[in-house]
Amino acid sequence: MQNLRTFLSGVEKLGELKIVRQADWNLEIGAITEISGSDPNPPALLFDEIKDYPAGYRIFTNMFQTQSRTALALGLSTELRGVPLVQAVREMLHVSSPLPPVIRKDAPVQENLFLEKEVNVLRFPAPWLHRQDGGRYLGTADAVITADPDAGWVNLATARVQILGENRVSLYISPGKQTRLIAQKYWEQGKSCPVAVVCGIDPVLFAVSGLGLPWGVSEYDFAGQIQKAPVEVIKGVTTGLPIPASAEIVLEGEIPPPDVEAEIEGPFGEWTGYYASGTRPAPVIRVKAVYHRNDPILTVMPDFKCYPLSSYVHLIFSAAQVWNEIEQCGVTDITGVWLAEWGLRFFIVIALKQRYGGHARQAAHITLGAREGGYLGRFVVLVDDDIDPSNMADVLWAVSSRCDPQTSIEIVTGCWSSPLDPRLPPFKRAAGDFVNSRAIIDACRPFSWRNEFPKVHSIDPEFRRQMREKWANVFK
Ligand SMILES: Cc1cc2nc3c(=O)[nH]c(=O)nc-3n(C[C@H](O)[C@H](O)[C@H](O)COP(=O)(O)O)c2cc1C
Ligand SMILES: [Mn+2]
Repeated sequence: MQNLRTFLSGVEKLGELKIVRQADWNLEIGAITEISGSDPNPPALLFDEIKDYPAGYRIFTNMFQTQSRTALALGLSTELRGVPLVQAVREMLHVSSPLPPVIRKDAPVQENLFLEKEVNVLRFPAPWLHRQDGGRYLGTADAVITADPDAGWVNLATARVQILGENRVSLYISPGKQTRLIAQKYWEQGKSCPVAVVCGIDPVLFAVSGLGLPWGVSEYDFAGQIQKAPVEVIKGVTTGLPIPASAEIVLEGEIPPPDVEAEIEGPFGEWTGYYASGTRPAPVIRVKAVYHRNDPILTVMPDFKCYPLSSYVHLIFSAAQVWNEIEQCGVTDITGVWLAEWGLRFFIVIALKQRYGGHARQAAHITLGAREGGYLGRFVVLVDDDIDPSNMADVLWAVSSRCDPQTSIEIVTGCWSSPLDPRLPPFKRAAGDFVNSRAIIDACRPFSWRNEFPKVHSIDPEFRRQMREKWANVFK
């Protein structure tokens, strides 16, 4: 079974791993990651001998910046790209055979254990990522583990964790997300919510922690399904929560009700490219235990302004989920779904083979009404099946040539947004009104006269091949 270290060996075999020595946790690791990410095929980076820290206390970034590493982590062919990769992930999501975790007695993550007064989260080289950030973040590529106090199911979700002091960190959780809904159940009873944070995490658990699964469905069971083997867990030292045996670094503690204890969180450079959520009071974790493997690896995902894209795995999972949401509502003939690398969930593209009038718009309205497709978006673009939704040149060509702005653009209001939305006006932000509008851009040929739409001209693939062969000296 895969853990972070076996994944690292796999990445090395792909020729996609670079070791960086003696970088500073203060701004350098963030900057090196961002600059290297602008290259066409960025390697994964393993930082060692980090300034102020003993050798062996490492940081791993760029985990999922290429589609090949994404496929490798998910056990798929590393040759897959674009829509075929989304299709493969979609099939994984379709099969409903959740595998609950199995409990082990011990794991390497218990090699070093610190309790209560010995707790110091600064023993890890948590980076200061972007210059105007409000502090050092220990949790970026992490999983925050909580359990529903009523039904007992266990939730894993990626959320950023800022260091406040040796045994205090803060947690940013968007309204409506399951970690917040679970914590609120404890808080309503005046109790603290037990929590564990895994901040050196294996790729499959990291991938599923970014997913919005239905209420009551544990990301653990789903990870088991994906990797075709149950996740191995140990029992958390102070909370009893299940902790992945593959973890590198774990914090355990409790989140008191925010009216008892809250702290200003942020600002943090977000994936949108902005400091949109600014600073605001956020829940605090009182850390009761810290444990880690020898020579621990902290997983880090600094957010950039979508380009360089920090993660294909989240793009591809999101696209696969949107596609499944459409099909689950009975709408067929979707030929591809993608999120533009430069806008992600703000720019969803759906390709389909139109079968009847209104078919394309149905797909868009389902997307906006469903949980994954309906969160924090802005544009849903509809294209015909001759367009590759993962090729933005193709998509913009379709928008430019097949869309009549007056009749092809539809506005939907009252949609689920988030404090991360940079376009929320200040008065709405101040009122806690995290709701925005969406545009459906229908760039499909109008169904009723699709056969009269001017024909497309371009070289057919066979003639293209013949010409390339015959004129090889021209095309060298
Ligand atoms: C790298 C990364 C960082 C994220 N940071 C946060 C965050 O700080 N706060 C948050 O609420 N969601 C964050 N998310 C999004 C959540 O992980 C995502 O919405 C997830 O579906 C929530 O899980 P849940 O449905 O179990 O609540 C992040 C996602 C990724 C991939
Ligand atoms: Mn969940």
